[in-house]
Amino acid sequence: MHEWWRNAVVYQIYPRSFQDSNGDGIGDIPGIVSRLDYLAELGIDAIWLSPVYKSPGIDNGYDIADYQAIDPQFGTMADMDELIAEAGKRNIRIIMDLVVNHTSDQHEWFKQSRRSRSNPYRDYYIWRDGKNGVAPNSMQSTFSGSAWQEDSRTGQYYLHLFSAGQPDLNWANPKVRQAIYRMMNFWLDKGIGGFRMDVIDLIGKDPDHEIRENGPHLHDYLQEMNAATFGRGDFMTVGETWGATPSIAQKYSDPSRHELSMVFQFEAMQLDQEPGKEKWDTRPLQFDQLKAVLNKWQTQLDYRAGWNSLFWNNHDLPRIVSRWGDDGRCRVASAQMFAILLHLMRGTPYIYQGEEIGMTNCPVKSIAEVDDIESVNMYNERLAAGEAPAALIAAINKVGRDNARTPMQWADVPAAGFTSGQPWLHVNQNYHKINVAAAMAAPDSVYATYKQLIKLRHDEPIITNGDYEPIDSVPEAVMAYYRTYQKTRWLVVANLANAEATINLPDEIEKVLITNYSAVPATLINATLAPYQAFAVAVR
Ligand code: TEU
Ligand code: CA
Repeated sequence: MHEWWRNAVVYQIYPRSFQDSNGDGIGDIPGIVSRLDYLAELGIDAIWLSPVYKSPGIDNGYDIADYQAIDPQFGTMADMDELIAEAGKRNIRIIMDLVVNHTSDQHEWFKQSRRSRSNPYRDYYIWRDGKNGVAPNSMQSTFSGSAWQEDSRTGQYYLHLFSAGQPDLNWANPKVRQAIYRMMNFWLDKGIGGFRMDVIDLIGKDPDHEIRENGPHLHDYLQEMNAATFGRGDFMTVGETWGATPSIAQKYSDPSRHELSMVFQFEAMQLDQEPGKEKWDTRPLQFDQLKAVLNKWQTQLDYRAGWNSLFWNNHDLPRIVSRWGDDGRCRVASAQMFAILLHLMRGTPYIYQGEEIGMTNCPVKSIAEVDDIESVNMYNERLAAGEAPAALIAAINKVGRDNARTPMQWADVPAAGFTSGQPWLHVNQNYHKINVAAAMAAPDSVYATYKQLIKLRHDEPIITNGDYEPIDSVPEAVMAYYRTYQKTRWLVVANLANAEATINLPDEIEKVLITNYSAVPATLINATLAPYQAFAVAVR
C-alpha cells in the first residue's frame, strides 16, 4: 500500500480567485501556471482544481455545460494541457473537480431532455409528474426552496438538489453512467492525477422515497466507475460526502472494495451549527466536541482499511482563523495552531488557497456585495419570511461562502496583485498586511509553519504511518495526542483557546519538531501554555 497520495499534501485552487492573467478581473489558467513556482516552493504534491469547465457560472462553475471544454473565462484546452505539463515538471499532479450529480441546464443533454417526453435524452435527468398541481414531493434544494422545478414545455417537474440551473442527472440510467465514464477517461488520458468528486454521496439518490445521501446503489456505481476509469492506474480520488460516518467512510476507502482513495467528511465542520437547523443558525464551538470528533475519526477509520482526509477550509466554508481562531491580535498564532494540530494527524491534508498565509473572512455591509448563490437565495427566502436584514447579513458574514472566495492576496499592491483590472469579487482590505510577499519574508509567518509541516510529512514516515493515541488528561481547551512509529514517539499539543492553560504530562522532551511560539515549555510537568500555543515534540 504505497500509493503516492498517502503522504501527499493537496492544495485547493478556486480558479476565479487565484490569479488573473489578462486584466479581466477573473482568475484563469494561465494565472495558475504563473504561480506554479510558488506552489512548488511551498512543497505541495497536488492541486485540486475547482471547476474550469464550460459553464454559465451561476454556481461559479459547479454548473457544467460541457465537461470536455474549458470555459473561455478561464482559458483554452491548450492552457489546460500546459497547466498539466508545467505542474508535472514540478512533480505536482492536477486533481480535477468531477461534478456529476448534476449538470447545468445549459448542457446539451438537458437541452435535449427538456424538449419532449420521448426525447432520447429524457431519462438522462429525473422527471416526474406533479401531484395536484404542485411538486411531486417535499424534497428541498440545498440552495432554498423546492428541489422540483416545473418545466412548461412538457408539463413535468425535474429534480434539482441545488439550484434550478443545476438539474440532477439520473444515475439509474446506464447510458448516463457510461457517458460519464467516457468523459472521465478523456481527462485521465490527458495525464491528470485524479478526481475530487462533488457531492458524490448523492448519486445513489431515490427521489421517490426522498432519499438523498447514501442511496441504495451508491457503492455499486462507485465500484463500476472505478473499474471503468481510474481503477486502471495510480490515481487519487476523494469524494465529497457530507453524510459520512467512520463506517461509511470505510466503505468508500477500503482498498479491497475498489471505490475511492478517501472522502471528505464534515462532522467537525457542523459542530457550530444548531442541531436540526441550517448552516446559517450557528452556536459557539465547544472544544470537547471538536476534540471528540477529531479523535473519533483518527481512531475509528481504520488506516488498514480506510483513509482520512484532513482539512479546515474549502471554497464552501468560512476561514478557520476567523471561525474558530482569532483573526485579530492572535491571527498568526491561532492559524498556526490549527495547522499544527491537523497536519500531524493521519490522513491526507488539504490546504485551501490563502489558508497558508492565514487569510481571514471578509465581512460585507449589504446583500448587494454578495455573489454566492447559496447566500443570496437564503437571504431572499428568509427576508420574505420576515427575518431582519441585519441578522441575515450577520449570518452571511459568519458562514457565507464568499468569505473563502475573495481574491488571493499576493502582495501589498493594488488589488493585492490578483488582477491589474477590477476584481470580480471585492479584495479583503487587510491585504496590505496579510499577503504572500509579507508572509514569505517573515520567518515566523503562517506560511513558514505550513511549509515546515509539509516538509515534515515528506521526511517523517511517522506522520503517515504512525499509530494515533488521544490524550484525555488535559484541560478542556487543550487537544493533545501521541503518534508512535517503530521506536519513535511524538507528542502533539494544541491550546485551542485564547487563554493560558496548564498541562501535566510525564513525558521527557527529546527534540522540538515544530512550534508556533519561540520556545516550548522546558518540562511538561505543570507546564503553562500561552494562548493558541501549539507544538510537536519527540518524547521519551
Ligand atoms: O457542495 C456541496 C454542498 O452541499 C454545499 O452546497 C454545502 O452544503 C454548502 O455549500 C455548505 O456551505 C458542492 C460544492 O463544493 C459547492 O461549491 C457546490 O455549490 C455544490 O456542491 C453544488 O455543486
Ligand atoms: Ca482572467
